[in-house]
Amino acid sequence: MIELYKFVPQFGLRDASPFALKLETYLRLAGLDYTAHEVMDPTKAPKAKIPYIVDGEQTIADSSLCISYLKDKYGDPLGENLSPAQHAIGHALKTMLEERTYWVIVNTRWMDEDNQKLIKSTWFGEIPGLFRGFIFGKIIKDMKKTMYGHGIGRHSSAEIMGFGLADIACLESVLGNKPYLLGDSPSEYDASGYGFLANIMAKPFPTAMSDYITNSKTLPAYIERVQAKAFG
Ligand SMILES: N[C@@H](CCC(=O)N[C@@H](CS)C(=O)NCC(=O)O)C(=O)O
Repeated sequence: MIELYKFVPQFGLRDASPFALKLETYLRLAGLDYTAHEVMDPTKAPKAKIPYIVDGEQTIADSSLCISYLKDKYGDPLGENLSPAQHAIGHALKTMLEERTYWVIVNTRWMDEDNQKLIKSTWFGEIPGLFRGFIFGKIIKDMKKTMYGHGIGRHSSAEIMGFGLADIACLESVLGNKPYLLGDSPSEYDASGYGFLANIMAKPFPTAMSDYITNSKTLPAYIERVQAKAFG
């Protein structure tokens, strides 16, 4: 049995980590049985990040490495009919979402002072007062350092949001009027598409990106479609 390690549901989302939501969506779309375990503290995870899976003797951390492993071991029902060019488009979209759009979400949630207060009182709500302040302060400090080192943290929030808007418009263009990103059937890339779009739409964090999605002719129905297909 595949054991999935993910965060607890939060902010109206099955998972407030786009990567964990992506991986769980993949497991569902691929029809794989799994047991989910909810983790509060990612520092104890194999690579100190969530999600990861355990399958018998194997432990695999990182959503994309997990999906590669699952495809190798259980087959690739979502990808076997795609052409190399379709895989290339899907790969480019997925990488855009995970390596850039992700940082726009991080900037929104963790750098905005009102959102910091919200996260501190919800996600970290069970940690006793003084200790919570200390831990949370350290996380924000470390995150600022990481974002500066990455480069994204050197831009203004308006510039960062501009990157995110360009990414969402790109995904919307690729989707066009198709039901799924690459055609009539869902692929692993829709797991990324859904994991990220659903997280951008998280109610407590309205942004220009969530406004863009709300006003899109295709994206709201796309989110609903993948969610219904994966989770019923
Ligand atoms: N490349 C990883 C990224 C996972 C990731 O960044 N997870 C975040 C939550 S969204 C995390 O666990 N962060 C904890 C930390 O960095 O301390 C994947 O695809 O799984």
